[in-house]
Amino acid sequence: MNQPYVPHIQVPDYVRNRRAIEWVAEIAALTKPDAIHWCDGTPAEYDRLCEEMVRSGTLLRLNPELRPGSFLARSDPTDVARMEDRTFICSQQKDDAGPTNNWMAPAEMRATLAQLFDGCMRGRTLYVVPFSMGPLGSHIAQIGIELTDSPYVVVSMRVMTRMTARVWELLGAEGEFVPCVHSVGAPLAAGQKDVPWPCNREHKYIVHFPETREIWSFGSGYGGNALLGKKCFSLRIASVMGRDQGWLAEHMLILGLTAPNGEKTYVSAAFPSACGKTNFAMLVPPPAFPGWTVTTIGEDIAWIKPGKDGRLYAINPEAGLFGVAPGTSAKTNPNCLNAIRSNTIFTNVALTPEGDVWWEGLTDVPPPHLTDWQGQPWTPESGRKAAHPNSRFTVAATQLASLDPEWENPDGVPISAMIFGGRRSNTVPLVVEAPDWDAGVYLGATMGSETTAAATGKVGVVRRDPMAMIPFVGYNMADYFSHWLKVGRAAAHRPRVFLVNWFRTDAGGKFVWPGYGENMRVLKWVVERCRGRAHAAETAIGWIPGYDDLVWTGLERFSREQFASATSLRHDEWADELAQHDDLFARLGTRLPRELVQRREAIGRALR
Ligand code: O2Y
Ligand code: MN
Repeated sequence: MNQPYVPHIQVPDYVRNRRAIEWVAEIAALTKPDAIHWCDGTPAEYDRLCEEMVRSGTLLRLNPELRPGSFLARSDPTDVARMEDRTFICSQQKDDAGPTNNWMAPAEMRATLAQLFDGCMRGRTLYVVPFSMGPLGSHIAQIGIELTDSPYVVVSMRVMTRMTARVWELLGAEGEFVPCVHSVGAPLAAGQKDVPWPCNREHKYIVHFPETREIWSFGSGYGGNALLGKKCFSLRIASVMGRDQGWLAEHMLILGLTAPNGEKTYVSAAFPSACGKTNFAMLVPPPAFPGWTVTTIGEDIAWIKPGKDGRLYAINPEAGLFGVAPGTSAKTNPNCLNAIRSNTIFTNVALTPEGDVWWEGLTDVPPPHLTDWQGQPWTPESGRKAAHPNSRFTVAATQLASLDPEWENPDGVPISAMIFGGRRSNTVPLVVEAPDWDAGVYLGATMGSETTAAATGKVGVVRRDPMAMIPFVGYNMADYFSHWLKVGRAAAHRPRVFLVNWFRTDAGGKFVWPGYGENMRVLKWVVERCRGRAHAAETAIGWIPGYDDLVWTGLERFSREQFASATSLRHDEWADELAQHDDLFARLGTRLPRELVQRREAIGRALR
């Protein structure tokens, strides 16, 4: 096949996609890199880039005896997390982005980006990263190409996505892909020495054009700002694709629960940050549940499509985990801790004198001497965190012992239950099942979670986070609720919908529910409800189990009174809660579906 004529760039002969070739040439002409590298995603390429980053100081190789094949990166102290205030949805109409997104007119944003990207890759290499979100060739999967000047992003994308030259075969000459342009925004003048973590301290932009399905990111090399397959593509752009094509792109884990008799049930669950989402995805059932196993399909994102049989099927579009390190321990998440024993890229954790990693919560007693996430000597007396609260590990899903055998099934797995859950010290019971799909959409839409010191510096303020998607819906939130209602209406066999809360506290401020592996008791009840085998009592907000509806073997110390305090509904709290739902709905405006308003009124009436 003849290549189209494109000046200045050498294109591998297996790359035939016209639009991709022209686009790479156009971005190269704009950003003016010193070189272009077409990534093939091979282990040799990964090893070479890691080695180069060790030489340049971006990565530090950890002790191969303690953490084989693993590295530590320390970011610039100003570049440590996703930045919601620098994230934009640039739809043609402001109302299409809605009141929960930052909007800028596309033409204005394009003019800003044109200036920022002009020459921004000088002195650097532009890497062309072909990737598939979801198993290659799956009818649910999507293809993206990220152009980036960060080798850290390249190696991270290799872990987090299916990054391979085979994507070019799938694309052929005319196939469609989501173009993702990323630059750290730190061009190098001739002879200028690079820094270990280049970024732009002044300008950061994470930009989505939903109509043209483009992503542009400038100035940050960190996580969701830079690994564009994750939040930008798999949630913000994919939510728009899903709206237009009849499926859901959700901030949900997917797990499988197998009973001792082999019966298997798949469940998806949405939790905002700091609610133990990764731990729930890898839950280890307590000893009182012999023969029960939890397996993991994904721990952050689910793409959910109607199947021919009328059920909803989910895939995990990602191939790796970008998990938060602090709090991960043998007690909270043994599966995860085992997965990151080797072949892991750590970012902003502390370093031990032996060349291993450490973070708050890994051990009860901290080591006496560490190097902190900024490379400074640290002791427990230092009075500051050794690891950054948003420090991360990047590891392939295949390292996870709990990985479900179906995790690469191109058709996905059938979802029987969807769980929503926030962090609430009061009001929301341990678990409640919505009476029907629309009521379930209401529970998800009005979900709130209390902020934690690690996330915001403020404790206990309830932030409404519909479906845990507030930073991730690429269009108007009210339209997103309508889309959920529509998807449910179109499915002949809808999943049952539940709301959980592991975080109620007693008068002394102590958590009432033990959480972690004990969440299995609630999960089992959820699954039994889906199979029509568990009892519950009807309340104003939905169906709630009684003490005798859950299994208590091994947790006999948890009394009926404690259970009552974990599941009770207080009318004064719910009056206040409904007033907060009203505020959310008022903020969302006239596009809000009437079904949700009706459900709000029905709950109000039932409570009265
Ligand atoms: O701060 C970041 O860039 C990472 S945020 C993140 C990473 C993995 C999974 N979920 C999230 C999130 O914010 O929901
Ligand atoms: Mn997430």
